[in-house]
Amino acid sequence: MATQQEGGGRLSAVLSPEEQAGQDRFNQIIAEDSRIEPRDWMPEAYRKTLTRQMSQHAHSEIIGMQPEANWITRAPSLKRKAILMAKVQDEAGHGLYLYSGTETLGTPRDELNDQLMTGKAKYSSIFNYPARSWADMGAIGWLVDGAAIANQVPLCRASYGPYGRAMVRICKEESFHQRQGFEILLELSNGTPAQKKMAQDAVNRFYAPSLMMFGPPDSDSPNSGQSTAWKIKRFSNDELRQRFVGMIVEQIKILGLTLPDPDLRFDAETGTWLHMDLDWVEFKAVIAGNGPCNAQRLQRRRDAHNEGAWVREAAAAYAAKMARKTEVA
Ligand code: BYC
Repeated sequence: MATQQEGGGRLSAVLSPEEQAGQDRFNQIIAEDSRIEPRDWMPEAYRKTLTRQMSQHAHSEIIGMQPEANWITRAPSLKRKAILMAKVQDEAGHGLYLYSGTETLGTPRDELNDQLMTGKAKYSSIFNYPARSWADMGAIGWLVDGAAIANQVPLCRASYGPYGRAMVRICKEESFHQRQGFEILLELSNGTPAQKKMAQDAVNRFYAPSLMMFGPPDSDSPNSGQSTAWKIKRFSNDELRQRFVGMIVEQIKILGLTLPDPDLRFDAETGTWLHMDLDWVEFKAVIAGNGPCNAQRLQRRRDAHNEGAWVREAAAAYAAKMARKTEVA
């Protein structure tokens, strides 16, 4: 592909006839709301944006295991421990589907992993906040997985086949996660005054960070326009945030708790929820690596990676042995 200077000074791609045919086919698939598959021709920018979003998503699942894994040994009963372990394992599985999906775009997993461990790649802001009490397992399940579902259900229709298909399974599991979080909070809320206070405190701390999971306001979301045109994103960050608020406003009543947002109200005139101002300065600091737990989360990931070196070596040696056997046979 060559580039040439357009009248307005912008560099535009000059496509070869084969590339032009690929581009036309790509445009048609997107217009028909059908799916792009790994072997289809796709614009480099589409490949790049998907690699960025899918790998950030994979990293989020993997880093997201940490705040909850820290509570497995302190779960208040055997049943709670088993449920939490299953949830954390699910998150590992989500990370693996998403890394595999990202690899179909051409970037090997080692490279994606390096991007995470060197701090080059982003992952969800939410996992840079500490999980201080058992009630935080409830708030994470209810609010964080709840926000994830609101964001991810539309991604089941993402134009890139491997991403959309991975999301179908992930969303099913996230629904279970959200219910287990809700149930933890419900039980604490109906428990002793100290337990109810712990549940309220957890909701208070996770409310604003969970609203920020949807990303910056639409007016400050550089990637949204193109990702929506390519049908990767189906709704804007603010639209999804609105849906999520509408959902939790009802659920908090059943929990017998309150959202720490006294001005929260539905504005019938605009048809939107008016919620508190979110601290976008804090958000930017967190995604730039300066949140309360960023350093700790990345160090833990690097340690786990190093500690797992022998497993990777053993798996590679076994694969080589099996390949040799197949050659001989
Ligand atoms: N955190 O132009 P924008 C889970 C970045 S895991 C960090 O709006 P876009 C779970 C954004 O990447 C849930 N960074 O971007 C796991 C961009 O930076 P770059 C993870 C964020 O891509 C374990 C810049 O800000 N979910 O559920 O159009 C336990 C400008 O933003 C965030 C996903 O990853 C953020 N919150 O939209 C429990 C969902 N927000 O890349 C639960 C898939 C924005 O240009 N991802 N940024 O340097 C998406 O839907 C979209 O990527 C986003 C952002 C909505 C997150």
